[in-house]
Amino acid sequence: MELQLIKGDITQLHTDAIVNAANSGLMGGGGVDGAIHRAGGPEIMDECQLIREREGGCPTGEAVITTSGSLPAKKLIHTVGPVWKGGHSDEEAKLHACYINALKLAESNDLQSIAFPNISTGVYGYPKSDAARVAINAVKSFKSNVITKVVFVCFDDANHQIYQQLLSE
Ligand code: AR6
Repeated sequence: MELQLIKGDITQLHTDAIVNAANSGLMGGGGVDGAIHRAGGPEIMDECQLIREREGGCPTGEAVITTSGSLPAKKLIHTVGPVWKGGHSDEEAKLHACYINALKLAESNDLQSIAFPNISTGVYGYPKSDAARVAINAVKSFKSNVITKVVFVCFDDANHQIYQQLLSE
């Protein structure tokens, strides 16, 4: 599995799947979630609403898949990162689960390349270095015969520098 790092806007990626850092109500919001819904159009929210009606949303650490609307990626995987509460509320296990569950969903949908944003490191307040370690460890631990490429997409300089450092170790 090839690991790539890029700095930029995840909505522009042509990977088979891109991942959204959503909330458990799948209601849309700011940050990367807002950017994805704006760029992908209303079809995405329509499917989120169906999932909400059927399953009540998406619990923290889990993942669901929808259309990518008008985005260049084939599919959109929504996962819900933990809100940082000081590190004693199982945040690490939940963040790890986000990456694993998104990868599993990509695999079961035969999606070979997937791009992740830095889940939970925006308004959810997860410390960036810690979150990057969890993300990289989770992806490296995932053995797959389907997924050939994982892209870490960093939007801000701080995350990009952290990933550059960690991926070169
Ligand atoms: N492409 C890639 N990464 C981005 C983009 C983009 N276009 N825009 C922002 N980021 P956040 P969270 C980065 O706050 O902390 C939403 O309102 C950003 O620099 O989007 O998981 C949801 O609805 C940061 O590193 O997500 C939830 O309610 C990273 O994306 C809540 O925020 C994550 O920041 C989720 O909070």
